[in-house]
Amino acid sequence: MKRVVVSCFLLGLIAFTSTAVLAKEVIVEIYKKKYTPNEVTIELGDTVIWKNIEKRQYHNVWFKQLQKEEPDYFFPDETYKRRFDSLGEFSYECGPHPKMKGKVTVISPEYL
Ligand SMILES: [Cu+2]
Repeated sequence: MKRVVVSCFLLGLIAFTSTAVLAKEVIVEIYKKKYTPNEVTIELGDTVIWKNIEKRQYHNVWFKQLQKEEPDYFFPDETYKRRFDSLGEFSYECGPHPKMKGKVTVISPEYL
């Protein structure tokens, strides 16, 4: 009985750590009023980090289909993060620069 309990615990631990390890952070750089890369494909639970590497220009990342209010601007050397917990295609743009556009596609890991 003790052995069963221990192996169940181990299995749970392995399952837990493997999902934790698999959740990734993907970086999108913002430079010269462009998101680079402007399209990323990630897995469910991953986080996208947008890094402003401009000299002085601020930006934001606005998922109009997900949020009504425009998010705050972020400045050079600052980042903006978002974790994706649902599948689909999510387009975004920069509030002050609507020509800046990008897309995050969230897929289930089993389709890789
Ligand atoms: Cu911008």
